[in-house]
Amino acid sequence: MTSWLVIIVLVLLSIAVWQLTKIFDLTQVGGQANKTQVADDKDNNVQGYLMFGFLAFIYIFTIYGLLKWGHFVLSNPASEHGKEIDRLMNITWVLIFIVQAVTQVLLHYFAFKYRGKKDQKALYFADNSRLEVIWSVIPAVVLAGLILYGLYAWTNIMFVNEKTEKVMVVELYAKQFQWEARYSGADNVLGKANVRYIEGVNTLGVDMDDPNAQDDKTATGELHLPKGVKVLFKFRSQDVLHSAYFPHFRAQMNCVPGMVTQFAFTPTITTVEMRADGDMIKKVEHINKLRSDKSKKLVAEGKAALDPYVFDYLLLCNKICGPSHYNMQMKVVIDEPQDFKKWIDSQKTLAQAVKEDKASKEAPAEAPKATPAAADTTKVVAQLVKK
Ligand SMILES: [Cu+2]
Repeated sequence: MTSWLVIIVLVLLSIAVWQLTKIFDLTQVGGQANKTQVADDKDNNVQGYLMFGFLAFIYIFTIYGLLKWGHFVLSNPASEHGKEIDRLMNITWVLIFIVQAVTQVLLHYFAFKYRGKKDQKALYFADNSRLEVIWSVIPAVVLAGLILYGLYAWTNIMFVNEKTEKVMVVELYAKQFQWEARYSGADNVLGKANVRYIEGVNTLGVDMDDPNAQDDKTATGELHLPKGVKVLFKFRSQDVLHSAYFPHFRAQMNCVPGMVTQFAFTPTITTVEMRADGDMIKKVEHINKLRSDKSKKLVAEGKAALDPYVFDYLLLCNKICGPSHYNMQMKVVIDEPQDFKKWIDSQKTLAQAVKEDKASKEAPAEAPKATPAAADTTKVVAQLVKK
């Protein structure tokens, strides 16, 4: 509400200033000042030099931005294909910077050089085929090269042959506002699933009659993945469009209700190794410095201090999917293969969980008398009998 008021006040203020300058202009009528609305040489010179001023501003701001905020860019991709994505991104950036630097200098220099001068007439210039060929062919060739390289990288990353390649199939289920994972078990095949089967602990709607579903295991809090193993993710969504975004692995894929989308990547750096990475240590130190400064203020106000931050990979949602979209995330843990095996072996299958859930619901019906109060009474009676 306050911000709206500030915006309204600013808009009204600018209208007032604009109206005041108009009144000021009108009061100059008949005076010695410039009577005409047409720009003269003095005005044109000012505009010409302002062009240089603006050119300096965009370069200084770009360099300042790179120095000040450049460290926010994630370095060291943690997946096999991540290096390829980063290379493509860097080539695109370098090209954009070169083209931008050259064209902006020319644009602003010519605007200055050919600024209006009294008694100078613009040259009528219909066309020049050679020039047009040059400025059409060069961008076309550069863009075609970029696009072809991009397509090559994309097909390389996206093409997965499930029959010949050794991949581990993992399902990611998106819903407002949570991720759930399902591991395909020893058969590496996910059991069929449908939203109609959602019941009790079977929150992913897995068809428990499907033989392929018997060894499936689910996870909600953490997504563990083994280092060096290609993981083929199958994405589903329960409600609206979501987007599975793994920034550290340079991977992102939409999760669309009613269809299965997929993406595969091979993690190359474990969580422990990434925590020891030089750039990551600096980032974490920076975050913890901000947190400790904030904590001092909180403690002064009598509130609890913030916990220190420890790096973890994250799976985020990158599609605005509702009010808690910002908090739709899941911790990703990249383990050494032997540690991953230990973890996955310690998880129970969904079939087991469903069975236990059913048993716990049926148990009270079979023995209705075994209420805690009744049990206590029995114990007391037994003790009295002993005495
Ligand atoms: Cu979402």
